Amino acid sequence: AQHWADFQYEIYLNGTTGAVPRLPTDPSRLEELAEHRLGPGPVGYVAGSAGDGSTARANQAALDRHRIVPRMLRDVHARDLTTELLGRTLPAPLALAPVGVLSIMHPDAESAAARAAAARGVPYILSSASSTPLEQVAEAMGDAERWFQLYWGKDREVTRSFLGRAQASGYSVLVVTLDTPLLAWRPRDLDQAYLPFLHGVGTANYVTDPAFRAGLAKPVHEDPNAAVMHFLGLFGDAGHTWPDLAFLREHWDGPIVLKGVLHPDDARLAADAGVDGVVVSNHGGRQVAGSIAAADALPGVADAVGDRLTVLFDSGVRTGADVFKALALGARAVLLGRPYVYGFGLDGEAGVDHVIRCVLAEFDLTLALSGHARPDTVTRADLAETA
Ligand code: FMN
Repeated sequence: AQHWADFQYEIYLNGTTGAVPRLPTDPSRLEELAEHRLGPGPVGYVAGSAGDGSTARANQAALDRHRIVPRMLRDVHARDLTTELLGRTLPAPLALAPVGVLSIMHPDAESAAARAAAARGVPYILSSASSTPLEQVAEAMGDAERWFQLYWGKDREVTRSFLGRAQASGYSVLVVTLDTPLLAWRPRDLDQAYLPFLHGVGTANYVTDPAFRAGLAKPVHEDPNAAVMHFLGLFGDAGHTWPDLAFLREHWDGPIVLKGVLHPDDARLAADAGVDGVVVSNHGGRQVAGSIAAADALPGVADAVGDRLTVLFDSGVRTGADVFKALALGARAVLLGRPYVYGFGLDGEAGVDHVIRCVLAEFDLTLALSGHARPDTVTRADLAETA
C-alpha cells in the first residue's frame, strides 16, 4: 500500500541521479530561505507577529515542551491516515489554514495554492481576504474539498452575499474567524508601513461583490481609493457578540467552525450557539502579544467540548511531530499555516505540494515509529510534559 512516508524513498531514489529536493525539508531552513529570497514587505507580513512576537514564540515552545513517548512492537506496518470530521473523510488530519493576500508571495496566488491542496485531497480554506475571487479559486479546484473563511464584517448584506457566493461555488464548511475584529499591532509591518490592502491587494472578494459595490458612489475602477476606504470601514466588526452567530447559522447550510477560540468557556458558548466546531488558534501569534500558546489552550478546550464539537488546531504547527502532538492534546485535525506559505513564495504550486508532502510524510513516520497505525489512537498518554 502507498504511505505518505514513501515520499522519503522518492527523494532518495531521485538522489541516485544527483537530484536533491528543490526546497529544504526542514521548516526552519525553509523559513530562512524565504526571509532571504522574498521581498522584505511580503516576507515581513507573513513572518511577522503581534507586538514583541512572544505569542508566536510561545506557540512553538509549548509544542516543544510536550515530548512524544514512542511505544514498540505494535504492528504499524499498514497505516491509514484517513480522518473523519464534520461529515467528510479527509486523507489525513490536515487542512491548509486560511491565509489572505497570497499574491504578495507568488503571482499565481490562491488558485495555485488551492490546486496543490486539491491534488493531495487536503482541504483548502480560502480566506475572505484572498487576492483572487472565490469563484475563480473554486474553478481551479474542480470538485476538491474547499472551505470558506469569513472575516465577519460590519455590513450584513456583504456577509450574506459572501455566504451565498461561497455556497454556490461549492465551499462546504464555513470557518468564522473571531480573533480579528481589528487589525493587531504588528511592528514588522508598521516599521515598513506595509499593508497590502491599502493597495487594493487582498480585496478581490469585496470588489467583485454586488452588495459591496452597492455601497460605492462610483465603480471600483473609476475610484479605487474609495473602494479601499470602503473595505477598511467594513472589514471587521468589534461589536459582534455570541447571539449574532444566529445570523450566520441562518445563512449557511453546512458545518460552521469558529476559529480563534482559546478559553474553555468560549468553547462552551460556541457549542451552545449551535456551531459544529472550533479551531483552537491564536492566529499564529499575530493578534495578541503575550497570549497563551495555542497548544497550552488546546487540552482545556478539548476537555470542555470535545464530546460536542469538532476541535481543530493551528498556530505553531511546523512538522509532522507537531501534528502528532496536537492530536495527542485533543485536536481532531490541524491547519497548516506559515510553512506552506513559505513553500508557495519560493516555488509556487510545487512549493505547496512539497510542504504538504513533507509534513504528512513525517507525520506518517512519527505515527509509525511511536506505535500507531492510525491518527485516532493517539492520546495524551503518548506525551510527556517537560519543564
Ligand atoms: N487567518 C484567517 O482566518 N484569515 C486570514 O486571512 C489569515 N491570513 C493570514 C495571513 C498570513 C500571512 C498568516 C501567516 C496567517 C494568516 N491567518 C489568517 C492565520 C492562519 O489561518 C493561521 O491561524 C496561522 O497561520 C497559524 O499560525 P502558524 O502559521 O504560525 O502555524
